[in-house]
Amino acid sequence: YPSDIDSLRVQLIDGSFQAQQQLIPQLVSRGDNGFDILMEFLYNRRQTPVSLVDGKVYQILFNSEYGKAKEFLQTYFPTGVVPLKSECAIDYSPLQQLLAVQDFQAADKMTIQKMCELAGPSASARKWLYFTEVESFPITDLQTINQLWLIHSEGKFGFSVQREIWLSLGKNWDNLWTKIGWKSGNNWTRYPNEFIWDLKAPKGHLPLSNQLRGVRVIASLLTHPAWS
Ligand code: UYC
Repeated sequence: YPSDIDSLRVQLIDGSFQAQQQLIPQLVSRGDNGFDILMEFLYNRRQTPVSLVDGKVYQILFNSEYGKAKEFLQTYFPTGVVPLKSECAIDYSPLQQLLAVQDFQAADKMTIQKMCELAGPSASARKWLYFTEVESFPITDLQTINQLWLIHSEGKFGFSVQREIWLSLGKNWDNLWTKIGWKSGNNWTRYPNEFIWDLKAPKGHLPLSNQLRGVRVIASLLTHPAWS
């Protein structure tokens, strides 16, 4: 039914975010014709700010068996859909690659590693952050890290998601821990096995911030000027 797939194509181009999200599985079920439309869609979004739909479409093409899709991504999106901007010449492609294959546990470790790199050699050697180091993170770099998480998780993960939840809870830490699955009753969720390393996790579950040394690091992350 070519006219039917044409109509899906038009709906995808013109649709609201919600409509687009619902169209994606329909297109996937059409096989190669559907993938061609998803490629065209992503191609036309090259110059526009990245959205959650772009992330979803990228993810589907990336994980498809369609050879043409792999070639297409190699050519037009070799480092993904999120621009990997850094003010400190940090290479965020290792993080992008882990998120593209949805290896959220390795991506979580890589996030800590990249933030330590951002803080400087002493933090990289120490392998954890001082809140004062987080305060001086460039806005650009934190936004890149956050967008990578957001775009590759259908909007579920990222510091900005944690921040919204924290604000909605009147900045109450204990309620945040419970809401994002970091604590259950009086029990801390144990690292790493009790955390949920896929999209079935509660909203805001990742990336993790160890609370062993107190809340000041996560407080600096969630109040960073990157989000205002
Ligand atoms: N861990 O419990 N965590 C570690 C979390 C706490 C602890 C790493 C998060 C409570 C120890 C990450 C939570 C606590 C280590 C996280 C959590 C605790 C460790 C690896 C829920 C005991 C060994 C990166 C809030 C009651 C580390 C890193 C060491 C590691 C994350 C214990 C990402 C979100 C208060 C003993 N935990 N952590 O930072 O220093 O080491 O030897 O938050």
